Amino acid sequence: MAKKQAGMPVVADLGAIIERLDRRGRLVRVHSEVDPVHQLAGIAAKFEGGPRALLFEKVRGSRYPVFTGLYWSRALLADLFGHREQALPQYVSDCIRNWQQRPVDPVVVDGGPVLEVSEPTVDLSALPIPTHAELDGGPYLDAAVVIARDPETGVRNASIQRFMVVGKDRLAINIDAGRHLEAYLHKAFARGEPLPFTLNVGVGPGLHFAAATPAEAAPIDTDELGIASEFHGRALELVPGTVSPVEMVANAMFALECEMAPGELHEEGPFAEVTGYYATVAPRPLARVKRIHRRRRPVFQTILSGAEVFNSVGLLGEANVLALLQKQVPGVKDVYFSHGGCGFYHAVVQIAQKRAGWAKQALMAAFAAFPPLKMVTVVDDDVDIRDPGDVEWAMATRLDPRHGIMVIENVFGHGLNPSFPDYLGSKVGFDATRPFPHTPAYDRARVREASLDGVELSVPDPAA
Ligand SMILES: Cc1cc2nc3c(=O)[nH]c(=O)nc-3n(C[C@H](O)[C@H](O)[C@H](O)COP(=O)(O)O)c2cc1C
Ligand SMILES: [Mn+2]
Repeated sequence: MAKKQAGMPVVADLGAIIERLDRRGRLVRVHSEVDPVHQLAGIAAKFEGGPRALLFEKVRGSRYPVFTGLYWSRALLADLFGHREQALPQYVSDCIRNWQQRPVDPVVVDGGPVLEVSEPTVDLSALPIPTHAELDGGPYLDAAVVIARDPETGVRNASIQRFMVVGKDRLAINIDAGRHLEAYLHKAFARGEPLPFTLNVGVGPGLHFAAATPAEAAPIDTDELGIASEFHGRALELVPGTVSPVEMVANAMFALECEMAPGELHEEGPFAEVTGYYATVAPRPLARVKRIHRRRRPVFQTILSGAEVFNSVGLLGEANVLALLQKQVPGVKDVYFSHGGCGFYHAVVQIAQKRAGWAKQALMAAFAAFPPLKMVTVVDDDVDIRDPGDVEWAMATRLDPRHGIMVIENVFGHGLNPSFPDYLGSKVGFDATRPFPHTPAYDRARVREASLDGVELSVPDPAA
C-alpha cells in the first residue's frame, strides 16, 4: 500500500481506511484464493451488513487484492467518520450545505500515488473485476467514480455508474435518465465529439459521497468534486489527464482514462441491481479505455448491490431530503430511507406537527426533493422511523385512508424500479400522523422506565 500523505485524513484514502479497519477488528481477511466469478460475491454476501468489511488477499487470475463492504453497515461508516450512526444524515447534509455556501474546489497537483505505475498496454483482464450474481452478463466495475467535464462549460461532474467489461479495453455503461453524464454525452455528440472521462477505482467515502450527491443538491453548473474537500477538511487533489483534459484522483488505487464515441453502443446487462431484480439487457454506450494507471500496490474495490448502495446513494438522498424539508416544512425532525424500500424508493419522515396539513406539505416536498422516491410516509415524533414495526403501527392506528393517502399518477420515477417501466409510474404518500389538534385518544401508552439495579432475579435459559 502506498505511503500515507502527510496530514491526509483517514477518510480521504482507501489504503489508510483498510489499515484502520484492520487495527480496529473491522476487517475480515480472506487468505485463500477465490474465484472472481461468483465465489467472491458469494463469500462477501455471508458478511453483508455486518460490522466488518472484507479483503480478499488472493483473487484468481490477478495480482491485486479486492476490498468490499465499506458501505454495508452504517455503524462501520459512523465509526470511520466519528459520528453517531443516527446522526449521519444530518452530518452529511451539513457538509453539503457548507459546500453549497463556500465550496473548496479541488486542486490539480503534478503527481500522486495513482501515477506510480502507468501500464504500457491496456488489458482489463489483468484487474480482479468480479462477476457478482448468477445471471450477470460479465464482470462489472461498480464502485468507480466517473469524472467528466461538461463539453460546453468545462465544469466537472462526479458520479458512479456500472460498467460491464466487454473486451480487453472496452466497457459498456448504464446511464440512467436525467444523469449529468447523460447531458454531457448529448452535448458532446451534438458537436460530433467524443466524451472523455476517467474512472477512479479505490477512493475514500468522502469522494464516493460527492459522486452520489443527487443532482437536486449539486446542480449541473457546479463542480461537485468540492463536496469531497468538505468531508476531508482539505482540497481534494487531482492529477492531470495524460490523454485528455479530464483529471484523475491523485490517491485513487487505479485510474482508467476512457472515452465514449458518438453512436457507439454495445449490449449491456443483465446485472443484479440494488432493487433485487436484474436490470435488462439493451444496447448502451460503449467506452474505450485508453490508459490504465495505478498505485504500485493497489487494492481493487467492488460493491455488492444491496446495503452498500442503500448507505451511499440512499444516505445521500436521505441527507438531501432532510435538508430540504428542514428548510421548507416546520417541525420536520428526521428522515430515513428504509432498506425494504431499496434504500431510495421509500422515505419515512418524522415531524412534530404544529399545524394541521404540514404532514402533507412534507409529503410533497419530499417527492420534489428526490425524484426516485415512490413512497413517502410521514409519522409523528413519537415513532421510531428506523423500526418498520413502529412505522406500521403508526399506519395501522393513525392513518386515515380517506384523507391521508395521496396518489400521484404518471410521474417520472426510477427506471430500475419495475413498477416504473420507461421511468413512468405512480407514487403514493401516506400521512400517518395523529389528527391535529392532538387529542389524548392518540397518546401513546408507556410503562414507566425502571432500573434493574438492586433487583434480585434469576433468568433461566429457555429449553432448546
Ligand atoms: C454503487 C453505485 C452504483 C450506481 N450505479 C449507477 C448506474 O449504473 N447508472 C446510473 O446512472 N447511476 C448509478 N448510480 C447513481 C448515481 O451515481 C448517482 O445518482 C449520482 O448522484 C449521479 O450523479 P449526477 O447527479 O451528477 O448525475 C450508482 C450509485 C452507486 C453508489
Ligand atoms: Mn452532477
